[in-house]
This record gives sequence, C-alpha cells and structure tokens, in this order.
Amino acid sequence: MRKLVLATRNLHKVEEIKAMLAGLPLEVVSVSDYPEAPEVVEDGKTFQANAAKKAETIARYTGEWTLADDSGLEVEFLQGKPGVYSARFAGEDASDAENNAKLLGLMKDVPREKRGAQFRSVIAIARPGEETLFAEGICRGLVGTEAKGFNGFGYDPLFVLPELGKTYAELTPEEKNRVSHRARAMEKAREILAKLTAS
Ligand code: ITT
Repeated sequence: MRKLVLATRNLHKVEEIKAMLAGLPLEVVSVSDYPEAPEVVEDGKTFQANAAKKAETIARYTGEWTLADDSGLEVEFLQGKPGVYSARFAGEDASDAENNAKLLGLMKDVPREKRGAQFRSVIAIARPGEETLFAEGICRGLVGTEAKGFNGFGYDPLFVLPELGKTYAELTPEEKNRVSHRARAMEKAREILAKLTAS
C-alpha cells in the first residue's frame, strides 16, 4: 500500500485526520515516525503558503506523498486575527490556555452580534515531482464569553456553533469530525486521494 505522511506535529490533528482518512488504500503515518525530519518554519502569510511549505518540505525529505494542514481562527471583530498566527497568538510557544485567555480578554464586553468568527483549514497534498494539490474548509461560529467543554484542543472551548448551542470542545470527537473546518477540507482531500490512488 502507498504511504501517506501527515506533516503535522500536533497529535490532535493527527488523530482527527487519521479518522477522516479511514478506508482509503493508504498506509497513514506521521512525521513523528521520522525523528530526523526537518522543522518547518511557518513564515507564510496565508494558510495555503504554510500548508504547501509543510507538505512539500516533508515530501522532499521522505520521498513519500505527504498531507499537511494549516489552520486557524479568523475573528471578525479582530479583522481576521489571529488567522495564520493562531498557534502563537499569545507569543512563541504559547499554550492553548494562554491563547484562549488573550482572545477572551480582547473580546471582553463585545456583544454577541459582533462575536462572529470562522475556523479555516487548508490541506496541501504534496507528491515528489508533482504539483501540490489543495483543499479548503470553513466552519462558521461565534467566540464564546467563557471556556466550555474539555474535548479537542486549541480554541475549541471558545468556539460556539450557534445551531448546536455547543462549543467544539463540548462535541465528541466523532461529532466534531462531522462538522469541523478540517472535516470539510478533508472531505475534498479524500476525494483527491481516492482519485490519485485509483489511477
Ligand atoms: P502543525 O503546524 O505541526 O500542523 P500547529 O498546531 O502548529 O501544528 P498550525 O500551525 O496550523 O498547527 O496552527 C493551528 C492553530 O490554530 C492551532 O494551534 C490552534 O490554536 C488553532 N486551531 C486549528 N484548528 C483547530 C481546531 O480544530 N480546534 C481548535 N483550535 C484549532
């Protein structure tokens, strides 16, 4: 079976993406299985640029098909921030708790109708010697006024899905994987991979 390397060091993402690739004729491994693999500096200005850089760097290093996700939260009141800086919103090496505290602080006293936000995921699929392919997914919601729920990672406890009345962190992994930005991007990525593995 052909290998697909997941170029992410975020174990939550690895779990989500592995679940979404189930059933495809691919042996899915993670970049953690390559201890000497290079660190990728995420200096792009867009999710697409960073996703491409992660996937292409690891594809070049491993010689295998490689899938990378670059994602983040875009808050309307903050003109799209933290965006590509979501992981380091409160500084390099910031924890999820620190990032969430910074976001809550900036959104203090902002009324519900101005708390709109969306999560965006861009998936890049790189193959040695071939053009990189992309898939994007968006999930709209609101920034909550307090952390709720314990599942998931990152901004999950603050991201409210108004139609469910729950945050991402209050969903089971299966529920999140049905509605999330990453699920939507991966649905398209699955179609791309299904075609590539069939040809
Ligand atoms: P890799 O680059 O190794 O994949 P990362 O966590 O640094 O791991 P990104 O650079 O794409 O990934 O940053 C994404 C950040 O956006 C992530 O750290 C979270 O803060 C946030 N994020 C993305 N998807 C999320 C999700 O499903 N739930 C909560 N927060 C998410």
